[in-house]
Amino acid sequence: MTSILVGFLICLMVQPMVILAWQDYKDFKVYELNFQTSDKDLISRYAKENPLLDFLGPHRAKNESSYRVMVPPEKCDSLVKFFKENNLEHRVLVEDLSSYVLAQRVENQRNKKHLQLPHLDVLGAFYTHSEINDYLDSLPARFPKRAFVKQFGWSYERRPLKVLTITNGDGRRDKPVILVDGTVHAREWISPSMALYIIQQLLDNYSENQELLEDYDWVIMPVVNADGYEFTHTDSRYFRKTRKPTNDPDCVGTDINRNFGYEWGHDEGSSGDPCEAIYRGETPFDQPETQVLRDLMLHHKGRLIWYLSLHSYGNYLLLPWGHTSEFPEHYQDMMSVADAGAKAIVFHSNGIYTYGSTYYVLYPTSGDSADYALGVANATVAITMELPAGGFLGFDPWVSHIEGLVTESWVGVRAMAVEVIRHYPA
Ligand code: 0X9
Ligand code: ZN
Repeated sequence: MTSILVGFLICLMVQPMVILAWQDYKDFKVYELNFQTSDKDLISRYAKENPLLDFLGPHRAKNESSYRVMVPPEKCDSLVKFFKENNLEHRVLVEDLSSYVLAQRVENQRNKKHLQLPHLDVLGAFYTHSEINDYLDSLPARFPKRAFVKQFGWSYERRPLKVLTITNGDGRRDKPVILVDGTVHAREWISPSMALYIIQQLLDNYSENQELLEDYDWVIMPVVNADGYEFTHTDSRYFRKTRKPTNDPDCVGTDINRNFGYEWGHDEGSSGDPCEAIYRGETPFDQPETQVLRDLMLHHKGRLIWYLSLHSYGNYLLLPWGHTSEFPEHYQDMMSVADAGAKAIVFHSNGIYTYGSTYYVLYPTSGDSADYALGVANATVAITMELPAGGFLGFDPWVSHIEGLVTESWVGVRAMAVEVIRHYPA
């Protein structure tokens, strides 16, 4: 009784958005599942047949031996039946995911109270797409010679998709470019925070990072999947894809990272089922957000030296290819960039990154942005950085963890940039 009353009082104190979110993940459970390698195929098959369940391993790789399984209330009985019939060791970790999601939303709203918008305290909260856009728009006034904002298009729900270019202000045009994107996947909230942290390092902390801008420009798009990201703030915290309806009325959204038109459409590494997390769309580039990221890459074709895509989670620096077990030309040069990043992080805070080709170290992917960057936009180096896990399901660090995550990751990004600039002088 007391807890119901406390819950009600919390609801009255916080924003209307949070009250709406009260039902978000109501009675969803999280199970911990441990298994033998011999059970792996059985579980993968079950996961594929039940796309409403989310099987998340600690490293998101094919060689996991445990999962956290997020399951809606109506599917709990059949999941437990499956576990029992196959003698799979399991236990309930979370009885009702909604209380956890609510606690995180309350933490975030509380931290945002002291905001001086449009300025953002990157370490102090997670921000919405429109707050991030307002922040980007405020930068040219503060850094008239060094910050340039351009809208590259619209999301499906008509949100403006903005890109920031940072220079050292020397007026030199056509420098080689480091292109960074964030939030291709909606629920990976540390990704936009990391993009914002990079921006602040290059603008506010310019004195320490001048060398990174002497012969290179940085082009940064913090939020690619604006609609999906907004949806994770207002409705469904663990949503991954875009918000454009599919031909299945029950399943909304496409995985932008399977929608690029290079080696698109392989069943190994993507799916034609609109209910699956890795749904590739009906045709390549049928998502406006994928088109915008493609156009951004092609706009810089010829001077795109390093493409960096920020994701979470798992501590990986992933190189192409995702679509084949073969290695691209210059793979070793890309490896030396990843090597510099991984070493810098391990020296800084003992964070351990695995690096190598996506196909080998993670899993096959077909139609993803890094393969497109290398295969079509002629990027010299393309890296997908899977930032560390946080929170209960890996995508959901607490606000108090942001600082540790982004400062460590910056050490890696900075070291990779230094290596790129050294290896490919302008
Ligand atoms: O599966 C994905 O899209 C990425 N992992 S995530 O957990 N963030 O969803 C990995 C894509 C890596 N692809 C390439 N580097 N080619
Ligand atoms: Zn991702």
